[in-house]
Amino acid sequence: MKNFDPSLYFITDSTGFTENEFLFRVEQALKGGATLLQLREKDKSTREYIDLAEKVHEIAKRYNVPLIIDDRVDVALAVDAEGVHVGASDMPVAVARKLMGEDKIVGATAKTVPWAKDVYEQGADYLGVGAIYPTTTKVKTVLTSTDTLRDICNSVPIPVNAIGGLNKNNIDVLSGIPIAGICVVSAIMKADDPKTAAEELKARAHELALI
Ligand code: TZP
Ligand code: MG
Repeated sequence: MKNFDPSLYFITDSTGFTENEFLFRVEQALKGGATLLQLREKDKSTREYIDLAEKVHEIAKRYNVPLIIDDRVDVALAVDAEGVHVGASDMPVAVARKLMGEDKIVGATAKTVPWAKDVYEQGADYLGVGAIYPTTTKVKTVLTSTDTLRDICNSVPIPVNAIGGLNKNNIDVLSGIPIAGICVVSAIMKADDPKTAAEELKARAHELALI
């Protein structure tokens, strides 16, 4: 069933962690209240990606949190993940939708209003928009203004999440913009305590009425 809560969308990065430490951190983030989880791996072989995705999916299921796989429809299908996220240079949204089926979540990146409308029409279920701030996470991206973010939110009827360099000390910049949630990598992944980091981020987002 396609029912998901994008309010605190945690995107992983396993760089620099042992597998056990990585899986521990993922679980802590879920304990801390992450509502949606994306496994994002850039350097793994297909075999390694599937192997890790299976382990992460087992954990996510225990917390009833949907697992989204970044970029790779084949990996998402292989582990029966709840969805996939595709960016500008990945599979087109319409193709991902066709392969994943109507019941799975297909998320897309968008940085302009025409782009957002296009991926919505192709069947995207949610959008990730950013980077709002410069990011230290490995990604090819450019900054997106909060005005563009607001315009995108008002141009499509699907949830829009802000992403890029967000943390509990700077999400106030999103106040008043009708986002559905925030996406973070480092603010949780690299925190001393990912559970507390997720809790604090969620509390701050609620305080600001962002989510
Ligand atoms: N897309 C735009 S910015 C970004 C992605 C995947 C990375 C966000 O990572 P962080 O660490 O939350 O800035
Ligand atoms: Mg991608």
